[in-house]
Amino acid sequence: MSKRNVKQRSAPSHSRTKRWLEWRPWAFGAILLLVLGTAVWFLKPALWPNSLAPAEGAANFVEVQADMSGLYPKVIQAKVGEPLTVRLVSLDNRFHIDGGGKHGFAIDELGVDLVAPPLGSVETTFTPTKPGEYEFYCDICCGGRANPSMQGKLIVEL
Ligand SMILES: [Cu+2]
Repeated sequence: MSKRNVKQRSAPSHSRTKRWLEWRPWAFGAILLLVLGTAVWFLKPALWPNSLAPAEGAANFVEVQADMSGLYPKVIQAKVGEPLTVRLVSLDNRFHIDGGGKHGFAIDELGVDLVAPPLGSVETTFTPTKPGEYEFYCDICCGGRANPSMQGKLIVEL
């Protein structure tokens, strides 16, 4: 460190060195930010275990898209004990008479009940504790739960 400083101080002050000296604090700042950012990113699951972002590697993520023709995908797979994040996206605008562009994603057995706003999204993370097949459905539009296109199943395996 000190060796480097001495060398720079004794160097002839041509413009390149000057420019570097001016920018050096910024460069150090940028590197520091990068290092801290990386550290925080990797430590995040440990620092904030309850944050919405699932732990790397252990978690699954699925985006469910909903419009008047149904929910997609129809089948979601998950593992017992592994957090699953579901993001529900409504592709309909608020001018839809049936439901006003809102759609839902509910799994009664797991206490999941999402409602996405028109052209918006909402998400939740939950961890299934028992294997099985769970029905999910939207009960906001199109006759709700009785409508076969507005439902699907979550398959939870060991
Ligand atoms: Cu719906």
